[in-house]
Amino acid sequence: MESKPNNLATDRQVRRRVIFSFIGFFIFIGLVYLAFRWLYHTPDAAGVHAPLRKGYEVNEKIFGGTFNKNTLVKTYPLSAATTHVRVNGDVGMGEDFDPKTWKMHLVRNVGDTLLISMAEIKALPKTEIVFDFKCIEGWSQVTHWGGVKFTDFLAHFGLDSLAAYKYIGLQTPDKAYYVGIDMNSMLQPQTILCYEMNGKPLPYDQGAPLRLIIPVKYGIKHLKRIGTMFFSNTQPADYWAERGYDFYSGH
Ligand SMILES: Nc1nc2c(c(=O)[nH]1)N[C@H]1C(S)=C(S)[C@@H](COP(=O)(O)O)O[C@H]1N2
Ligand SMILES: [Mo]
Repeated sequence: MESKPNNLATDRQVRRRVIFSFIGFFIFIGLVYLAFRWLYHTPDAAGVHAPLRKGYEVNEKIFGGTFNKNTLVKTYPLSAATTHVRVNGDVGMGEDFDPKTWKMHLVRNVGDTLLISMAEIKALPKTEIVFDFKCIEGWSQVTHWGGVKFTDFLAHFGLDSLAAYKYIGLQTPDKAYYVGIDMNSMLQPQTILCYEMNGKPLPYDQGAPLRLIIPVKYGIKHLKRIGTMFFSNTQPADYWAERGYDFYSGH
């Protein structure tokens, strides 16, 4: 009697399976190739391919949506702060600028700009913070900053109603560097308009007389040398977002 083991594959079946799995493999490689080609040819959306920009936006919805402005960024004792603070980024930091005659241009409304002097800002209560400053390039430093809490600033100048806008835009006096920031992050209590570093007046290269320190964001958003501040319900222009980085840039 011939007994045919029916649970074992015949040579023919084995050969067929090998052939099919090779065909499957090549189809897979082909599809990966086509997906990349498609991505490469998608239109540019503010510096990156549209599907990648979409990825940033989905991220922003998730993390922006769960952002709680009462959650504090980790702080450190004064002794942990470095005295050799790195200088990074000099866009909009030209030499033809005098911090002594500076005034902030705060646009309350189109055609209604408030000029604010450094003396007025320094008269407000001072807030200090020591935190881990993170640059998107991959370095971070524990640094010590002092200035006025952004919420105190708004309240003092009777500008609370402007907090109803979705975004704030900041620009250097020459408008060469500019950032857009979601209002929730601006209202987080560790965000300061900063005029001191390590207990001394802010150095020229670090943004004197006034810069932004916003610990919930990466370094790119900490605009040095604030010239103009304005309010908007649409995303303000943002220097690095236009060059392919994430607009939200929170961490
Ligand atoms: N005006 C202006 N502000 C700027 C930049 C810039 O090029 N110009 N660079 C940003 C980046 S990328 C970083 S990491 C921080 C660095 O701040 P620091 O020079 O005080 O370390 O400033 C931010 N603010
Ligand atoms: Mo940075």
